[in-house]
Amino acid sequence: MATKHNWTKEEILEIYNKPLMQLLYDAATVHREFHDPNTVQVSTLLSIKTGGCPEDCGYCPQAARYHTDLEGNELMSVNQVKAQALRAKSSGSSRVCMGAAWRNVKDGPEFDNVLEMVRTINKLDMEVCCTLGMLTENQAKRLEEAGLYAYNHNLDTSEEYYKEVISTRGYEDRLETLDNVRKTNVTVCSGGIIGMGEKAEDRAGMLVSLARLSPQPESVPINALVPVEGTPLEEQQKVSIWEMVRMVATTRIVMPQTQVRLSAGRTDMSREGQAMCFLAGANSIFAGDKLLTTPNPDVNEDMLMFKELGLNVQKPFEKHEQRKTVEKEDSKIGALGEKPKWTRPGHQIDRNLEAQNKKVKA
Ligand code: SAM
Ligand code: DTB
Ligand code: SF4
Repeated sequence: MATKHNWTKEEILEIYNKPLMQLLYDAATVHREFHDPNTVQVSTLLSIKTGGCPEDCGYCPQAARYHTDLEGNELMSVNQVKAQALRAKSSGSSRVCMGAAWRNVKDGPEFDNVLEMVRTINKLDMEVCCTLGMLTENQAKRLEEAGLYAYNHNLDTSEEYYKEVISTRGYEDRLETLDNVRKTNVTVCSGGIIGMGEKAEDRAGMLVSLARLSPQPESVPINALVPVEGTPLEEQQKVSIWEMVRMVATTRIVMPQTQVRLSAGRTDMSREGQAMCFLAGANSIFAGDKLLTTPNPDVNEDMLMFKELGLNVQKPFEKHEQRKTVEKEDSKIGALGEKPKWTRPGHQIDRNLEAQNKKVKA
């Protein structure tokens, strides 16, 4: 396979620190090799069980131990979820991502209800994603049988910095859940947060861990920390747009086939800033006026931005089919023994890659 998995932190840092114009150009070039640059996927988040979480993730307003203003609630009903999914579909979303403030999934009536929610949304011809905390292999299989399309479980940061932010579970636990999801046909969504006080080395370290997964995650959300009063990270400085653009561009280059999702933090970004992220290879967003518990741009504003930028909304399941085709082409490149230049460390991308790929396809 031509996809490079053995990235080192140094190689990734070299990319992250390139002069911005070069980085943007390189990332945009890779983006065009694997994706339609004018199509963006739109997901809607739904917090099906809010607050009261026993974990101590330093960024999270849903952790019971922090004194935030959050009003928690019990698991939503299947009917409530169906109504919200229909609303999301009518406003252009192709995917619903259901989040629960759980440490891990427990077998029982609540999980049975979540499985029913998955079946219900699936019948609406929408992609269904869940983010419910840690999963066993058996639970991943049951979600697959119910029709789950994607499972979100973020690595959040580098293995080294993780301990500074969360103590109630380890990096290995996160990787184990991703592994359990990979044993099924459910696609993997895993990314992280920037702006938690980590260094550029930690951002690169997180990308090393994600890029080494084989296959690489089908989607990678890049969140800017939303500092919430009452959490240990409430005083963190907001990240600059340049850091976001660099992170998106680097993610695009090291994981060329993935959907890079511009996630939390968009309320602080201008349209121009977001446009730069799309140019750098972001091709997915969370839409709807709320993320899980914090604000997100108004959906009408987003659609206006799409119109201004000439962006189209991706249809449900469209990417899955495209990716299968790209993987086939990818293995042909591997068979010819010609690795695309951008998979070699420190190499500038050039137009030969395009010509080379055309030759392979011919
Ligand atoms: N409890 C589950 C878990 O931790 O996997 C699912 C829900 S959890 C809220 C999903 C993700 O939201 C976290 O992994 C983190 O990346 C992101 N997140 C939570 N709070 C955030 C914040 N204040 N700013 C940015 N991202 C945040
Ligand atoms: C992800 O990476 N970001 C989303 C989704 N996956 C679940 C969540 C962002 C949450 C931001 C804080 C909040 O709204 O509570
Ligand atoms: Fe709980 Fe998930 Fe928030 Fe951590 S990120 S406190 S596990 S809801």
